[in-house]
Amino acid sequence: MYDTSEAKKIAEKRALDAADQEIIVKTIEDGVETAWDRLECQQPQCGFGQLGVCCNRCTMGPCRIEPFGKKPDRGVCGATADLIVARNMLDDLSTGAAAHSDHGREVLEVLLETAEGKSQGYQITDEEKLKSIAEEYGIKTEGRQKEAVAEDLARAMLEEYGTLKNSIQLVERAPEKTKQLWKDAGIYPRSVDREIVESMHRIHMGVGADYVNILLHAMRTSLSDGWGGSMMATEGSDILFGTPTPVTSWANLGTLSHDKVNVVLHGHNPVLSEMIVKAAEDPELIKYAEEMGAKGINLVGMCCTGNELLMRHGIPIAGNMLDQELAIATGSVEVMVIDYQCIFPSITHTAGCYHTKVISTSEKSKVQGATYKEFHPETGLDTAKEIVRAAIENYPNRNHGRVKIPSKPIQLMAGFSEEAIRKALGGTYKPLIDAIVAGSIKGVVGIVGCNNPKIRHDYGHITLAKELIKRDILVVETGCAAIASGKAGLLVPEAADLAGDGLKAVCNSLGIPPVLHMGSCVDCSRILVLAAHVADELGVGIGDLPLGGAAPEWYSQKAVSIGTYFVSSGVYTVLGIPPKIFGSPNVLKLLAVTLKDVVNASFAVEPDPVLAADLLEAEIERKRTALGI
Ligand code: SF4
Ligand code: MSK
Repeated sequence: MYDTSEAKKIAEKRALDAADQEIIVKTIEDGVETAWDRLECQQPQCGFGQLGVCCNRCTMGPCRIEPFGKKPDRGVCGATADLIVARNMLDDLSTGAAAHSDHGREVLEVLLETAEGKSQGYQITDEEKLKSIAEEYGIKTEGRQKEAVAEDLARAMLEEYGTLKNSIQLVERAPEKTKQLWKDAGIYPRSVDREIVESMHRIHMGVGADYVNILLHAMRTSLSDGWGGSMMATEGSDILFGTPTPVTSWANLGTLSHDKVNVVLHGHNPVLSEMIVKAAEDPELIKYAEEMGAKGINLVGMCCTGNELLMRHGIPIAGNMLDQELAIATGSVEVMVIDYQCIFPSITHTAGCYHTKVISTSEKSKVQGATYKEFHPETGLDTAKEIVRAAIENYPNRNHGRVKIPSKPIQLMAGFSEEAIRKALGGTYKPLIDAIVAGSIKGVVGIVGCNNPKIRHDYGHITLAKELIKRDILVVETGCAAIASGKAGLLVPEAADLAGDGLKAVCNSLGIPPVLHMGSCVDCSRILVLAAHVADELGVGIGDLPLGGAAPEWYSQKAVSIGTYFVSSGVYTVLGIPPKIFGSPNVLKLLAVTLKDVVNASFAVEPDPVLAADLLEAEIERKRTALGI
């Protein structure tokens, strides 16, 4: 057992944010295990695994390659380190692409059921976006009911998951030059599911044995995610729930309430949580909460489900990935609703230390010890009301003596969809391009991705974002990176004071923050669309633009896919956590060097965020010089 001053020191090492530190101290005092404790228990982690040279693909193995040039240099089947590393990477990437794309499929299924009048509580909110995307798909819109158009669009998009059509309409949004590079390299994506299934085929023992060919397919699969499944998830959600516009709200664990029923919405897919937002406004349920002794119902988000709700409704966000256990440890959460992705399997174990109920809602993502309430769009609102009711009924079980909630939530501004950014610029990217040409903004970097207990919580995100804005580089963010910036106060217009003079002047004239929250993980597709618009206005490819990407604290397979579709689209991307590829110098060289000749972008790995900013700035300068600006 640690005394409080020792616990504070540990907390400071684990997390940057003061509110997080406060609750980390509480986890230590309460004896509640967290991811940081489990990481310590895992030391030393397997070196073969970290280098990517172990293979457990078949029962002739598991095999591992000696990384220093000695024996064994091949698996039982004869696979080399190059092949094993490339196959493992394709495996991870395809898992991530599948997660994003399956999320997209579920959104489209709800769109279809809504169009057919079969869903409960849903409606088509953004008719303008519905029409414009339908037109991209060649679907007639004039004189037709929005439901009929939505039905055709949902079916057309769902069809692109399969294998017969062999094209994805939204890929056509990429600039001509970028698409030509994909065609030349043989990585033009064909359909969403096809690329993922083909990945699984290619990594089976005895299929792909050429690491270059495996990695090219990895690029194609990632493109089918970024310009396919993820983009469909974003666009389908916008049509159903509205395209985000700037909104102010609050962030950190201080968004939890002392006297209201706290419901945390955690995961990625907004389809159920949108209904919970409606249910929480139900006067009968509010009255019920009051009858049970609470002052109301307090919804807060977590991870990307939280980002979806923040972007569209201004629902406060309690935290990012490493906050999930901390939220429960405040002792104030009646229900944590989980859909899927990034949810610790041990979340019910944490909840068991307090009165919190975990309610899982997806058949794909059941968790032992959680209450399971299966979600179906036909009964979505009823299920949402049941969940809110369960939270209210759990309120009397809260032990107020064990509650600790940090006192100061931080204000933020979110809602910067691509459309909202364009509107803020006056309807065209010309002002942004002019600022870039004039040098008042040097370039734009997308900071995305997760938390990872291997890095001090949020330190990588915040240090990098501050370094970049100081250097007049505009930052756009999604996922847990954006939440980190919200907690650190970077998502408000006043944060422009931390920017260089050029960026500061642009932000002040537009009234925007220097770090723009563009949404959830699937909304990295919004960054692609923004890049495509700017490239089109200049008549160049995305790879010619002074752009960069970074994932300082990534952990997930989805981040492998995002990073790869950034690079494949022409965006140089710096990773803060080394990917599991260092066991193959050839794979490393291909991803860090050779790709520049193919797509004019590559990966870099730099754990120090200040040095990562140096790399990004240098790459932005390289592209500015090539553009003659
Ligand atoms: Fe070993 Fe080859 Fe089987 Fe992998 S696929 S486990 S390297 S025999
Ligand atoms: S939630 S994928 S930890 S960003 Fe999208 Fe955060 Fe990474 Fe999950």
